[in-house]
Amino acid sequence: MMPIEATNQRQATHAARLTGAEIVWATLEGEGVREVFGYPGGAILPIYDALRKFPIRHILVRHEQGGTHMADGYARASGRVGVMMATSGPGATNLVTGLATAMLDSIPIVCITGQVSSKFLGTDAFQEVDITGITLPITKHNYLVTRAEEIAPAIREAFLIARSGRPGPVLVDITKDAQQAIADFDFDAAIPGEQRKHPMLRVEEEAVTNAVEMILAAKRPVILSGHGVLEARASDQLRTLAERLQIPVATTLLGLGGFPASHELSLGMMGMHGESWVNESIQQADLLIACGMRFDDRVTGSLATYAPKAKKIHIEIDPAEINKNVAVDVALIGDLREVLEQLLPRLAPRSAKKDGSAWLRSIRALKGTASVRDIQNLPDNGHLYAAHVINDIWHATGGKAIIVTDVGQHQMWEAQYYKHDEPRSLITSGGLGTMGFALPAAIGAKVACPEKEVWVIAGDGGFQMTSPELATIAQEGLDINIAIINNGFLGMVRQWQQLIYDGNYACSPILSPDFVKLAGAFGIDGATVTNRPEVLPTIARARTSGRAFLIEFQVEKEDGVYPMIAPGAALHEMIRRPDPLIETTSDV
Ligand SMILES: Cc1ncc(C[n+]2csc(CCOP(=O)(O)OP(=O)(O)O)c2C)c(N)n1
Repeated sequence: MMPIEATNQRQATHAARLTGAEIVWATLEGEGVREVFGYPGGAILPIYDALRKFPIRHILVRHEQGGTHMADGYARASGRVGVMMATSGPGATNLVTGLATAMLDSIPIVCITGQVSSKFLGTDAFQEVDITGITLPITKHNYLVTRAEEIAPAIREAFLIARSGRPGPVLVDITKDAQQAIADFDFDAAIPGEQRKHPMLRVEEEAVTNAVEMILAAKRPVILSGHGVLEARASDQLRTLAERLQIPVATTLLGLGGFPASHELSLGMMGMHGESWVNESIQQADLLIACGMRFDDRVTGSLATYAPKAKKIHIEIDPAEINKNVAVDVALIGDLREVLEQLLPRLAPRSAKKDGSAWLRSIRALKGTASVRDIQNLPDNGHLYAAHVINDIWHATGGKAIIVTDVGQHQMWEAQYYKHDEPRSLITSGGLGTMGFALPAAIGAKVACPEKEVWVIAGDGGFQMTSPELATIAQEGLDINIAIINNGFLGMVRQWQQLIYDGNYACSPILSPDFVKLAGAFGIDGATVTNRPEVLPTIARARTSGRAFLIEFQVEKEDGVYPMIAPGAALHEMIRRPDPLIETTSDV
């Protein structure tokens, strides 16, 4: 891609004198960055001008928010740091939603923004905003860099901070004069200093002993498996723990894939739209072993009644999460994989005596009674249900695709009906619940993992928020499949209005364009599906097309996600699917 001279120039850059703009790219290159997402503008033009000298692929986004979600999807799919670039002013403020999304889900991204020249700072110059001030609460750290000499150390430190400890987004704002000035560049010398090293948190011996005793004494233990399992790459250790002591595993939304859904000890997703047996198990448990999760309100329901019989062990890298929402009996603060590796040798000898079977049998019984209500078991009645569509995508892809969801009902159905066996196979905005996330995040995932099959699953509402990124797909020639679950409503809002606001559907019906024609305008093929027999053949068409393909699934308009815990209710106070047959007869 890059001319040979550029490669030579790059090699000559080490310990050389470069412009600040060149230092940006040389530092990114040194950090192993091969792709960046971005959108140019006046205050970042020196950096864009220098790009041609470096072997880094730039993906031109259609909106800076989309660019941050791309960097985010890139990081979630690959485990590498995602990079997004934007100009000052509106370019920078457009990053806010993406930064907050990454912050709440602990995703390592680095955003680099151009800033007005340092002599204009504070003068309300054209396109000047205080982006470090604006993003302070939604970044793990941020920098305002005004000198070329500071660029390499700031970017290197940003990478270190983004990916270490509990990961998160970092923003580096660089003034235009710093980009234009010349300075010595030495990648190795710019390594973050001692004072910025993250001290490795050590687990206290006494806490380990207490945890081991609790685990061995428990009769009804449940492991709560969170996003930290993926971030710490602790899936194998978690699986060993579960199998060795026959402990069932419930998963958070972001933790899906951290423990194989097809494993006999897998319970599935917990919380607001968790299956009844998962939440019942948590409420009946005598021990919760929380691994890399933060007891989010969507997971616990009412705290006053949460897991009342259970002792709690919390294994977590961020000390701020301990006793924040749920008081725990033992806290093991540290890297999850290391903590589990410390625990496992002590749990081995007594594993054979563990009587988990009565507990597992009672959970299996709970599962059996729930399945009759499962819409998946409803025979084809001429209606198309999102659950069927998603289950068919799972079957067709053999569960091997990276699925990137938007936010709403389809997101919850995806969590229920696509069985994730692999870490990083589900990419979704959990903490911020950002509509518009899916399409750009899928672009990031595909750029990071071109060999993987990538599917977007989005609602008709959320898709419209970032649909211009179809142009990015077209320009980059990305083979991404897109499933729009079109129910004619902001579905999750409609469901809440139905259940909590007396069916007053205020502003939740939504008109959509002809999505297939829209895709066509970008040169992307597509098809509309209105009934069940067409689902699998159309999915097959998309998968074999060799290029991007959009399917609009026109599904049942007023279907609901069940079970549901109303906001603030106890975890066992579930609203169940009334009866799928009765529920749908009204519109037959
Ligand atoms: C940016 C943003 N605005 C508003 C919301 C609130 N919200 C959550 S789900 C939802 C409805 C989503 O509708 P749609 O995209 O059609 O998906 P569906 O629920 O129908 O599957 C809304 C408006 C949000 N999560 N994000």
